[in-house]
Amino acid sequence: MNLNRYVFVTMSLLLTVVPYALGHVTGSNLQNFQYNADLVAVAPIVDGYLDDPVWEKVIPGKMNQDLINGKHLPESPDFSGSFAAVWRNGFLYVAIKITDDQLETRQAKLLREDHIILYIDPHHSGRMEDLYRYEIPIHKEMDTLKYPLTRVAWGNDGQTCELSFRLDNLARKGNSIGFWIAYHDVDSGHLQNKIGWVPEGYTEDNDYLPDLIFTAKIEPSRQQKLIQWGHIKGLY
Ligand SMILES: [Ca+2]
Ligand SMILES: [Ca+2]
Repeated sequence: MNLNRYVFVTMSLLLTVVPYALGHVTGSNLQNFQYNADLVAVAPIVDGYLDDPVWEKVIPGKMNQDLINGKHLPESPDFSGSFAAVWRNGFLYVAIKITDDQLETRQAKLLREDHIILYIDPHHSGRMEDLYRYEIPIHKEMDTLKYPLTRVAWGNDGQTCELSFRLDNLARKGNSIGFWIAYHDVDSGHLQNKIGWVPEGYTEDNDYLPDLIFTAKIEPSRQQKLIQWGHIKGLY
């Protein structure tokens, strides 16, 4: 085999392999769409209030895509929403911030109330499955939590929320899971909008899940020495 031919064959092989190596989802927009959840030295307190130091430093993901028409939805008093996620000691912590000018929380059925839909796919299958689906009513206590969701807490009259998921050794540097979040905006008992953190052009006809990657910039040895935010908070 001459050199040119060798290079050509090698390149062809690489081009065949690379799309698979990048992930399960090969939709062009979704491929580079991911959330990096960073390891934190001190876990947030899951109390619904986002005053924990870790939430000040994170980069939020915005819920700003209309899932019905696939178009970008600008922020407005009608709705704006964002989330952030960090991890520590086998737990994934998610913070959610919502502005909705008409919060609907007192209906008998979840479908008639504002709620959050979340997918956490620890197996990284890349697809929506009921097993991975969580429906979180706004500003309500939940009687039972589906594993690995371990806690849900609301603050600020339903405008902020914290959740924790117990993922054990799946929460480790470099690992990926499937993650999806959207808000079902109900006004006067009727669904008005479905707004998600998804790439442009993504509609509810899609069933792909974007990736959440566990990243770590700090060294584990340093974290152990730091004190708990709970202790600090307890002093006030
Ligand atoms: Ca908190
Ligand atoms: Ca609403």
